[in-house]
Amino acid sequence: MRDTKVTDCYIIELKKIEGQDARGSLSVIEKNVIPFESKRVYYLYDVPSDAKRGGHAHKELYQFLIPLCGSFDVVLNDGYSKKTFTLNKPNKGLLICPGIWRELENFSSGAVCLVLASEVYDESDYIRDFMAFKKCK
Ligand code: T46
Repeated sequence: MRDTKVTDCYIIELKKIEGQDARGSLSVIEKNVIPFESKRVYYLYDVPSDAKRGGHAHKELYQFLIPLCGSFDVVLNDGYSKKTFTLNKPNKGLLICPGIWRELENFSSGAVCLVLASEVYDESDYIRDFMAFKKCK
């Protein structure tokens, strides 16, 4: 398990292109904006306000979470410290390193969480038992 800390996870602000007219905004993620190449994209939606997603850590996976719509909280835990990020702006995403336990909660109605992941889906990369996670850190 990577010896990462919650302080290794951080918000990345994306370029926001706002028109001079009423056509709204556009944000973009180009090469080198996030510190990995994305091999997978998935998204969470229709999440009830009392539901929690996550509840696991990854051994090697990097992920970048973007609140495309609405808001939600991401609670990170490195086994020693916890840090909560409220994601509520589509041009501000959260980078989560491997070796960090994460829980997503307090989803607002209609919230959509887009996730860019550094690897394809692999269940063997997950640690879903918190005590096992704590022992590895
Ligand atoms: C994470 C948080 C933010 C797939 O078949 N392919 C996929 O790419 C993913 C992500 C999931 N699945 C399957 C595996 C489970 O049978 O979808 C089901 C639900 O997955 P899970 O319970 O892991 O979903 P979340 O929302 O708790 O966690 C997901 C990601 O798995 C995880 O990496 O960090 O979103």
